[in-house]
Amino acid sequence: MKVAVIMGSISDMPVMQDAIDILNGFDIETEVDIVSAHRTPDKLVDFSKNAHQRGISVIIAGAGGSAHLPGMIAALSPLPVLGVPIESKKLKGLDSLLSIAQMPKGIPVGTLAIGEDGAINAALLAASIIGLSDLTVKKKLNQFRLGQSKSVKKKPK
Ligand code: RP5
Repeated sequence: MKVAVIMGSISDMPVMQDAIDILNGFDIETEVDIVSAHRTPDKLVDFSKNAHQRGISVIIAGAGGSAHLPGMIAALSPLPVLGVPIESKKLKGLDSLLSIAQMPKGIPVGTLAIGEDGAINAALLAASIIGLSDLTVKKKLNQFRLGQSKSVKKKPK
């Protein structure tokens, strides 16, 4: 099972790399590509309609500004789509967040937080979805969470 990590521009890559790193850490295969809803609409349609036939089980899509990429992919693909709002220069990502989160009923996009936190959580959520049917991934996710719990100091010094 693969996860596709899609972004609207190469400028989104530093944030989306965090998602890729988490998925790689769980040995989940990734397919990474730039697909722009407004600049490469034909590629968007082609990618969205065919992703599920290539062994992809979850799509993570990051976009900034008037971020219609995750919603458009979700409208065209039967796969679960997780949207990562990229921090924009003008509105600090609030535009991206609302564009991705405020999908009208009927076509859901699982929306994460703006920026790196959202990218990391999108990857963890993808791992959790894959872990439902892949015991190895489930165990790795449990270990990750255990390590996180252990890293919290018991008392402040
Ligand atoms: C969106 O426009 C991209 O997802 C990116 O976040 C934003 C800016 O793109 P560039 O102008 O950096 O290519 O489509």
